[in-house]
Formats: sequence, structure tokens, C-alpha cells
Amino acid sequence: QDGEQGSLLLKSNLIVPQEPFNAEPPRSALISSYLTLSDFFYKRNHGPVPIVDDIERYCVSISGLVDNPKKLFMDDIRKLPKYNVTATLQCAGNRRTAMSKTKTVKGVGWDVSAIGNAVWGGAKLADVLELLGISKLTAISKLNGKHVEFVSVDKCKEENGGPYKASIPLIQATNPEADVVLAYEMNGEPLTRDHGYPLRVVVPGVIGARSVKWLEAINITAQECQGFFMQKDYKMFPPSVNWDNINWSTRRPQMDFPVQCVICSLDDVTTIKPGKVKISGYAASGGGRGIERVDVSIDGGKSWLEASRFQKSGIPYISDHDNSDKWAWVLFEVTAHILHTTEVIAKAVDSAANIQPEKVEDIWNLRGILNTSWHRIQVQVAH
Ligand code: MTE
Ligand code: MO
Repeated sequence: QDGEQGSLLLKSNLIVPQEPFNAEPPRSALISSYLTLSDFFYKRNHGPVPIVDDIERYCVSISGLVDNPKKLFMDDIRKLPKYNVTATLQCAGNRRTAMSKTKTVKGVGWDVSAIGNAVWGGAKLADVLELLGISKLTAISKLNGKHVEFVSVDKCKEENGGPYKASIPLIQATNPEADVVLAYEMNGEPLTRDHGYPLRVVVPGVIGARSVKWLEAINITAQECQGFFMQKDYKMFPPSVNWDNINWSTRRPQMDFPVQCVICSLDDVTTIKPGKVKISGYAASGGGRGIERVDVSIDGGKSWLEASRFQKSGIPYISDHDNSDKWAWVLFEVTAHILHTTEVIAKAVDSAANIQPEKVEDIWNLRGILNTSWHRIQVQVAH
């Protein structure tokens, strides 16, 4: 694939992706800055990265259950008020490789870096839909529309050569507070091809799969999107479900991301000299829930230290505060004295007091999604 590979490492873990371009940075890159540079931002594609170069003619068709379908060109979208929304995007499959160690799961073998935090610049979807006569905070439109479907330019084999697509509820799409944007910028620069140039959806607080890149059409529909990635993938199943007894229709498509926390300053197995060790990483939750606390243990979970949390330097981070970015991760840090070989663990608590599961076995699922189990590092002390 000719994606813009930047300085990313192409991962080749135990479950190797086929031809689409998928990449994640080394974990240390994630904690080097609050905003993730696009070169270091993970890339997840289900088909070849498309080239959209005729920007004058590029447009998004909006139709379905609307009185007056419209085609919006880039100029029309740029004319709308521009918002900069800082939001963390995380693939539902982040940390899948670790889940696969319990029992093999199907999917791209991500380590812990299928996540990134960026400022997404663009128009609010709620403003775009208003151009079509759909007012703010509409749950059911005049023509009985209840969902907003995003259809892309790229084609993938899971859709039998059709486009990648997803949907969100109309009430979320028309809620200005939900901050769903049609973004043409990432960190103040035009989107790169890999991240959806010229225009992508960003649905803050929701698994990455719903943030459709290379947007081609928006449909207002009565039903949720019936595409593969909504109906036959990205659903959370219990550990008892396997490929022989799976019934996809029994579960809802996953939307919000659960609370997550990962140590990025140490590899899974790290050898150190006895003494001071800096333990740092990221924590994030879905649905706009902030991070209330990050607990770190240096004795395998017997006792816990509270890590300090931050987003922007100079501004104290308080979850759900006006000064905090509600859709964004926090970085955390704590310094500990480690004298003996031990297990270091991190876990976070979000602003709704949701906690992470202790063991990956308890949340094992055949697609290997939402691995938010306590993050564990084996630290070996060499005297
Ligand atoms: N949009 C299109 N058109 N095609 C895709 O394959 N992958 C989705 C989502 N949007 C995808 C897409 C998934 S699963 C994720 S996790 C995010 O894009 C990844 O966004 P990124 O590559 O910008 O990090
Ligand atoms: Mo994803």
C-alpha cells in the first residue's frame, strides 16, 4: 500500500495483517507529547488508501430521509464555523496481541499504540445537518430518520468490494455538545491521505471504527447502518462465544470506549538497575468521561501509588473541568523506587467511577476487542 508511512514501524506481531496498511508507533513515542504527531499516529485501514486529488470537484452527498438532498463541496464545509476538537482516537483492537496470549483471537495484532490524541479541525456535523433542515438535538427527523450513516471512498473486501461505512444515532449527530466533526485538519495541518484526506468524520469518545475516513456520502436512515463493521464486527461478546456458536444479531455495535490505561515508559519485560524508575503512560475513557485517578503498583497489586495526571502544561488537570479536554487522554507519571524483581501495574478510574478489569481472561472475546485489563509490566532488577 502506498500510505504515507512516515517514521512508523510496520508491526508484524503474531497475527499479521494482510495487505491494508496498518501501523503503530513504538510506545515511547506516545508519551513524548500530549498531541500525537501524524507520523506517530496509528493507521488502520481495511482497504487500499484512496487518493482523492481533484479537490475542486470533491463533494459529500447528503441524502436519505431528507426533504432536499444536497451535495456539499469543500468550500461549503469550510464556510461553516470551524471548531478545533481535541480528541483521542483508539482502535477497538488496541492491546489485542496481549489478549491473544490467553487464547487466539482474530484481528490485527496491535501492541498498546493503536491510539493517538489530536486536534481535529473542521465543521460540526450538527451545523452541516442544519443546512439540510435538520435542527439541533433531533432524535427522530420529520421523515423518520434516526441514524446518520457515513460512507467512504475506499473499498474493502469485508464489504465485498463496497465502501467502508458506519453510523451513529441522529441525536448524537445533531448534538453540538457531542462535538462530532467533519474534519479537514489534524493538529492544524490538512489531513494526510492515511488519516482521511480531504475529509473524515471524528466521533469523539467512541471506538475509532466509527470515525469514517475519506467521507463520500452521508445518509439519514431509519435503521442503523447494516454494514459489516457495524453488524459483523466490533461487537463485544462474552468469553463463551466462539466462531461456531456466534450469533451476531444478539449484540449491539460497540460505540463508547471503556476506561483504558497503559504504561508506555517500559517494555513488557524491562531490566533495570535497582533505584528510581519513572513510570508513565496514557489513560483515556469514552463518552467524554474524564480520568479521575491513575493507580500504579510496584508490588504486583498489593499496594498502590497515585500517579499525577496532566494534559496541557501549566493547567492542572481536573476531570470534567472546563479547562480540561473532555474527549482527550491524560498522560500520567509517577516515580518509584524499585529494588527487587517485580510486576508493575497501572489501572485508571474514570469520572463515572468505572474501573478496569483485573484479568484479561475475564474479558476475552473472539475478536479481541476492548482489552482494558490492568496493564502489567515485568520488571527485572539486575544487581
Ligand atoms: N474509514 C475508512 N474509510 N476505512 C477504514 O478502513 N478504519 C476505521 C476508521 N475509519 C477505516 C475508517 C478504524 S477501525 C479506525 S481504528 C480508524 O479509522 C483509524 O483511524 P486512523 O487510521 O486515522 O488512525
Ligand atoms: Mo479500529
